[in-house]
Amino acid sequence: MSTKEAVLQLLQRAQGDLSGEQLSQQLGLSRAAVWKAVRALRAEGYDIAAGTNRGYRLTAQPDVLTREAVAEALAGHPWAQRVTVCQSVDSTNRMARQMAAQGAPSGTCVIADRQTAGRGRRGRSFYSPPGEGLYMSVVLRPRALPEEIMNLTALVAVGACDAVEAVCGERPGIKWTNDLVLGTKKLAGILTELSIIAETREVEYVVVGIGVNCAQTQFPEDIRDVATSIWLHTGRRAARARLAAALLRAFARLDAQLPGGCAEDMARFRAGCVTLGRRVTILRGDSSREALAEDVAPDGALIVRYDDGTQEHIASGEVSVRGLYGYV
Ligand code: BT5
Repeated sequence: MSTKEAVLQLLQRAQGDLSGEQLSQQLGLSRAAVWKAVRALRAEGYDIAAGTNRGYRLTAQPDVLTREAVAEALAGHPWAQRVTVCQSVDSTNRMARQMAAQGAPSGTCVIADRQTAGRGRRGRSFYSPPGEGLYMSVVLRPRALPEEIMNLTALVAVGACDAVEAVCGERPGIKWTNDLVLGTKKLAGILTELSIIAETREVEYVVVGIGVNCAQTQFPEDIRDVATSIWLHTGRRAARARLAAALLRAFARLDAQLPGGCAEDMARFRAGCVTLGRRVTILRGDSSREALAEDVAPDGALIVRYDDGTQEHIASGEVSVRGLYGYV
């Protein structure tokens, strides 16, 4: 055990304050070595209070994201064995796809503390700073044709809302089809990718990726107006390992109901969909057209009505839907 770990362990076990003298005596170290360890722990996000006469006290721990913490939160769930946690990866979706292509089973899950090239849809990027967000991707292997799982992203969104609500006490809304929103801002994005077996046209595997903003206090300029975090919106700290476990449980429940999912979940999608009843702009290539978002079809398509009275079912992936007034 390093000096730093030894100091941390004593601080975690202490009932009250520990003086520098006590720490150095118990560990057989110099006061300077203790101070150096305290400084290193603070740099890692541990809040260690120190008063002139009081000594040291651990007042807050960083939100650690380790395989052990996620497995503990999953408490014996069969998928707990299939979780990999990385400090840094380019994209958890890319990594999960690679594992799926090599035969990884359903429930294989890649989680990262940080992504260097987090991906959104159509080549967009997803801002994924360390320590503040949860970035995870799960492999699913439904026996289905692609058209039978058109509503998968919608079902994932419902499961993700359940998980966020369980962890932070507030239920996000869903911006059709793949964003979770708190208030009027984006809390999370979902990216579903699938691979198809050429000969049979069946789904080979699906990778469901989700990025949730947890502890950010601010965002870069380009997304400042659209993004929020659990911390910014609710003032609560959500332990990322608990959130990951809640998401994985939700996806396992969903996996058991594929293809199709249950009708009740699609009803919950419609009930939670903040896009419905709003004027939206449908962006298709270079063209854009205004419409009223009326409903969601059983396959997850958005049903819109244009001003000339015609109706259209819009499949996700094909177009972008923007609110006329702001992001939602
Ligand atoms: C998405 O795309 O929102 C899907 C994001 C999926 C991210 C997860 S993280 C784990 C897994 N591994 C990956 O590589 N990806 C998945 P889209 O609907 O295209 O939205 C992208 C847009 O959202 C960007 O163009 C920005 O405007 C905005 N954005 C980027 N980062 C954001 C963030 N952290 N929070 C809120 N908005 C963000």
